[in-house]
Formats: sequence, structure tokens, C-alpha cells
Amino acid sequence: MKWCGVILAGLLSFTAIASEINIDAEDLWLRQSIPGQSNGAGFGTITNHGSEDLLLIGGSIAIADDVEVHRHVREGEQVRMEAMDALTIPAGQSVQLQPGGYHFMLMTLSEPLVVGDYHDLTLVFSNGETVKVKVPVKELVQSQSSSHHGHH
Ligand SMILES: [Cu+2]
Repeated sequence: MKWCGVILAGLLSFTAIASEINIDAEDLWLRQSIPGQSNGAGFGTITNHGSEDLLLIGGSIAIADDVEVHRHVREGEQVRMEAMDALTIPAGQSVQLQPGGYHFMLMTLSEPLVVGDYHDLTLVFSNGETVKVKVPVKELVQSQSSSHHGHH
């Protein structure tokens, strides 16, 4: 396991505001890794203050190969995750990404997500706009859905 020191650069703004596109990304957090887990998950609330729908298509983060937007799909008794081409953030509305629902999937982490660390996450929208947010890693909360399902 390789530890590249995590640098807390100056700007500790937890809320990103992109004036041009009127997007707020609030209360974003990453879930702490458990041993053996190669992917990470992120959650939070994204608000579109604009007058046109926005499509969140993914993102990027230094410690993972890629950031995908996922949702949980119920198939009978089973719940599995599915990558989405885009998550629509309707004009004037907020969409919550939360455990058991929509979430960011951090594909192939290069290091575990450790409580107390912060990571720069860039959200990418279909119109080419991006929003950068500094996101804390938080403790795993007792999951409401069985951890035997739905994980990669
Ligand atoms: Cu996922």
C-alpha cells in the first residue's frame, strides 16, 4: 500500500459555486474505504439554479481512474448498481446522491479513502462545464441496504 501524503492546499471551501452555470454542490462526502475495496463512493446534493436542465455525466479525482455516476436498480430481491450515462439535474431543483440511491463511483482507487482526508473532486456536465469541490472523507455509516448486494 502506497501512501502519497495528502496535501491540504489552502482553499478549504466545501461549497463550490460556479457563477456561470449556477450550480451548487453541497455537503459532498466520500465514504471511507474498507479493506479490500477497490472502488470508492461519493455522495452529496447538487442544485441547479439555472433555467435549463443540466446533465451530470461524471467527474475526475486524482486518486481514482475515473468517476462514474451510478444508481441502484432493483431486480426482484436483488439490488445492483448501474452506471448512468448522465444524471439530470432539473432546472431549479436539487438532486441528492446518497447511500442506496444515486452516487459517485470512484473507479479503481490508487489509495484507500481515509477519514479526515480531503480530495479535490471535479464534476463534469454535458455542456462542458465543470465544478470543483474539496470533499472530505467520512466514516462509513451503518448501511441501510445489505452490504452483500450492490457492490462491485
Ligand atoms: Cu456504484
